[in-house]
Amino acid sequence: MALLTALQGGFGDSSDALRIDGRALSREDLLGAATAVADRVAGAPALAVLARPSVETVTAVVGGLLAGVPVVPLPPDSGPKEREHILRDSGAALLAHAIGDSAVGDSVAAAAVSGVEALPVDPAQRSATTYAESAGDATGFVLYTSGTTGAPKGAVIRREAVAADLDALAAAWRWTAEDTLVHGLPLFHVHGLLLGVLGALRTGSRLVHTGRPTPAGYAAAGGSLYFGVPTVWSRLAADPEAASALAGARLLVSGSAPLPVPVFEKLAELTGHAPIERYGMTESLITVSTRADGERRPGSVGLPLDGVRTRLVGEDGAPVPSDGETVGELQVAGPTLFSGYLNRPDADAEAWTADGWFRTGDVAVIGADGFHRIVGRASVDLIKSGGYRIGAGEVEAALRDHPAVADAAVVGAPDEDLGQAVVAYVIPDGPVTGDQLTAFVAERLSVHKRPRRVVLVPELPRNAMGKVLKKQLLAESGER
Ligand code: MLC
Ligand code: AMP
Repeated sequence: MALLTALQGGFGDSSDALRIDGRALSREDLLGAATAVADRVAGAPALAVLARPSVETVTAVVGGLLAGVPVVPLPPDSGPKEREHILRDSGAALLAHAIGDSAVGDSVAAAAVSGVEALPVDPAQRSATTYAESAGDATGFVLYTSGTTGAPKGAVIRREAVAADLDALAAAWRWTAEDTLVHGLPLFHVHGLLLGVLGALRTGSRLVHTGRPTPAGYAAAGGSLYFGVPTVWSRLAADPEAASALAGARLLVSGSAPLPVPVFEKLAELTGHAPIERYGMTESLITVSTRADGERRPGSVGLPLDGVRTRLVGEDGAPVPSDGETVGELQVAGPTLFSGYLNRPDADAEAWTADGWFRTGDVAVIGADGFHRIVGRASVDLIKSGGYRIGAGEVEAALRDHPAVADAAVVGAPDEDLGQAVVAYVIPDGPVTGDQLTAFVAERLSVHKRPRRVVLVPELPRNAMGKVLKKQLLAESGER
């Protein structure tokens, strides 16, 4: 079966089946334009896509999928170091981008370094070539995501994993062609791209992408199904007029980070809809969710999706009971799981158990009724800020590259708006300011990875082994 059932099946089309940042396309137009991309990329080892929220990005992604070429979304704000790593590591031969994209220069320069060819995408082009559907176990995507240390890792995602996840979500949320999906999330992650774009092209729902996920944009879109990260929902809950415009929607869905209970409650009060909360990871796609026809409990992510299995494991590796009290590491198995990290057997060895379960690194509690509650992350070194996953080690390494930095420790400080904010503690080795260091990191990594705050300190708290006491730094960061 085709991955993008509704797109390729041609049913129920309209001139604005897809609206992104004010520009509209019918599914027929998208299919013709994407096929023109497919004609140019067929046979390539991988297709990188400079993933701005644009019709060009969707055209390029769909073109890669039609041609059976693995798609590698490139965050448009990633710094040169990150960009070069992604292009080189993924083996991408082509970098698709919008014609006339004024910011494409840097990426193309980075691409030139890696021997990648720039591929301008014109959504007005058309082709009617037909491509045979690729095998389900073929790679659909390589999605780059941060670990606690080192450069981002490429998670290899099979086409059938995407299809299985979208079908399980459609069942849980009663997501159909009757829906109009609205969101404004970035198009280089699971949430915004796989669910937020491919979900619409598989179910046949209309899609309105608001460019950025602002309360005003969501209020004006008139959708039935809304996606957001908790930061988006908390900003909407702080804007009662915009929130009340969502009263006519069918379902509001939160994910990518914990939705604070007060935000859940405020949203329910202002919109009349208790939000759905779902849990997932780049590596596993979405695995647990509350259901459209079931209980939506604040602070809980609900039940495993169809086909997904979960278990809790204690520090000794032994199972712990699902009694609503005992915490354990959440492990998952099922058809939505990734195949492994590209070129990283070491990371694979850490991520999988001997019996084939994926270690999420999240700590959770499961109730006797099967409801899951995510308690937190096992490691303080994986930060979630505004729904973005950020490795403390990657930011620390970027800071240490600065000549006036002797050492640095990065933590995710509690933050009302972002969930966690990146805060860097730096031992200077010469005259330097926090602003200079933030700018230095921004030149190398994505915007959302740069510290929101830099604290210059004479030394870092360490234990007897010399390891930095991050929990102590976290406690200090919360006092400010
Ligand atoms: C950001 N800015 C900074 C800065 N960081 N300026 C100075 N110093 C820093 N440290 C700038 C930004 O560039 C921006 O500038 C402005 O400040 C506002 O930034 P912001 O506070 O980050 O706000 P915003 O851009 O609105 O971002 C909030 C957000 C964003 C929620 C929209 O974080 C977001 O899109 N998050 C979604 C992440 C996501 O999709 N995750 C899914 C992962 S998949 P300017 O000039 O641009 O305004 C996954 C699986 C699953 O997790 O379960 O779903
Ligand atoms: P990413 O790989 O960017 O998708 O990040 C995955 C991580 O986001 C998970 O390991 C969790 O820590 C976190 N996460 C996603 N959804 C939720 C949720 N609903 N509640 C709590 N944490 C979540």
